[in-house]
Formats: sequence, C-alpha cells, structure tokens
Amino acid sequence: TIQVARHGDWVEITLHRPEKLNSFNEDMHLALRAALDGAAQARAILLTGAGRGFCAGQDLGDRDPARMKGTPDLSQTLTRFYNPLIRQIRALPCPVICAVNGVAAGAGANVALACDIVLAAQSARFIQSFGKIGLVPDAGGTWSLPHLVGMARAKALALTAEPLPAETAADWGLIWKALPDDQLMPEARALADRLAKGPTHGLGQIKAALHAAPGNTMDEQLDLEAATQKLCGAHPDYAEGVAAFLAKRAPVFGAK
Ligand code: LHQ
Repeated sequence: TIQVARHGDWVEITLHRPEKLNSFNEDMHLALRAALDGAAQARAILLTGAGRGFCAGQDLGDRDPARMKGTPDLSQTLTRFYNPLIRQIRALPCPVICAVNGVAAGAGANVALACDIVLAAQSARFIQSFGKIGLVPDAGGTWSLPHLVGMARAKALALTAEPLPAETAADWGLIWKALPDDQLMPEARALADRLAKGPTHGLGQIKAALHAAPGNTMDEQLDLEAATQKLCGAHPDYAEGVAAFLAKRAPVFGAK
C-alpha cells in the first residue's frame, strides 16, 4: 500500500492503492506511519500518490453502515490514525514536500495541506468532501483551511465540497504551485534534492518557528526568533553557510 524509494539523503513515499484512488485503510495508515518513522534521518521527504489520484481520503468501502455493527465512533479513527499522522508530518525535522498528482479528497486533501510545500499537477483538484457525507473536515482541515486561505474561502470550500482546481488553489495560497502534469514529478524531485542539500537543522527550525506563529503574539514570536537564532548560530551549518558565501563557493551542509 506504500512504496518507499531512497534517493541519497531524501526519501520518496508513494501512496499505492491506485484502484481505490489511494484512499486510506488501516494497512495503508500503518505502512505510511512506518515509512515516515523509517525516514527519520532523511533530509527531505517527498509524498505522492500512484496512478491518477493522490488520495481520496478514508476508504469508504470499509465504512458501509449496512455492514457495521452499532454506532460508529469516528473519533477512534481520528485519534488512532489521522491525528498521529498529521502530528508526525508536522513534527518531522526535515521539509516534507507533497506532489499532488491527481484528485485529493477528504482527509487526502488535508494530509497534503499538512505538508510543508505542496505542488500539484494542473489536472489535480482539492475537494473537502466531508460536507457531502455529514462530517466535518478532519486531518487538520478545520485548522489548515482558514489559516491558509482565510475564513470566507475555508467556509465555502468546506460547506459546498466543490472541487478546487490546482491553479486556483495556488492563486489562493492553499498550495505553493500548480505545474503542468508532466513537470510535477521532475520539479518535485528536484526540489526535494535541493532541500536535502540545504542546511537541514536551520530548515527544521524555520518550520518549527512558522508553526508556532499562529498561537503567538508578535512579542512572543520575537522572543522565539531570538532563542531559535541562538541555536542556529551555534550549529555548524551556519558557519559553513557564511564561510561558503565569503569564499564565493557552494556550501556543503551536513558534513558528518
Ligand atoms: C473510493 C474512494 C473512497 C473507497 C474513490 N473510498 N473507494 C475520517 C474518519 C472516519 C471515517 C470517515 O472519513 C474520514 C475522513 C475522510 O476522508 S471522509 C471523506 C472520504 N472521501 C470521500 O468522500 C471521497 C469519495 N470519492 C469521491 O468523491 C470520488 O471518488 C473522487 C471525487 C475522489 C474522484 O472521482 P472520480 O475521478 O470520478 O473517480 P471515481 O469516483 O470513479 O473513483 C475511482 C474508484 O475509486 C471507484 O472504484 P470503482 O471500483 O467504481 O472503479 C471508487 O469507488 C473508488 N474510490 N474514493 N474514499
């Protein structure tokens, strides 16, 4: 259900249930968590999907009410599977790039939005499908959407469940870029490769500082920047970055 390919310092993880548009069942959740655990030392991670879709969210074939006993407790699915996954992606110390190769629906859309840099094929669309089946956006969607595109667009996307084309998603700031379909993977891989050669410690600190921002005042964030910059300044990557700049040469980060 998950394919992992190592490319030197970075790892490409592919959701692989193409006949079900890579929708999540328990096996795929467990395999994805294991793949992310296994990539703990990676200097960048690229997440994408096999076939024509990125991910259609929860596998609803597993959720047919006619075949389930009693009242389903969906909070179990979130606390056991989606919430740990979103927390794991956000807490990873390296950049996580998502290459949305096709439709991203329900929790599939919001897993993509939890990644650090989202690229999408022009033919891809983002759908907050939850509203159609009586659920609320999960996998962080009720947080990510208003933070990324503002409350007016967040509400309309969630309430209407209308598909949002990749180019509009990029115009709105929901994602970083929409690319011609045949350029998506080459560009995503080049970006992963470039970031993996970067100052990994500092990139991780950038990610953490930006994550802290929505919960902080400007004053608190200034203090956080000062504390974080102290850590970064004491890291060998900073010395290498400055030395390389002054010597007019390319930096080599992450020397062991
Ligand atoms: C699928 C699915 C799918 C199974 C396509 N499951 N088979 C959290 C907590 C607990 C429970 C509930 O959920 C959640 C979080 C969520 O993610 S809720 C939202 C769940 N996802 C959806 O509601 C999206 C359902 N899918 C769709 O609306 C469409 O498939 C989209 C718009 C994604 C794609 O449409 P098309 O391009 O027209 O493809 P298709 O509908 O023909 O799908 C292709 C195949 O994939 C098809 O199977 P088949 O055997 O007929 O070829 C679909 O049944 C299957 N598939 N999504 N989520």
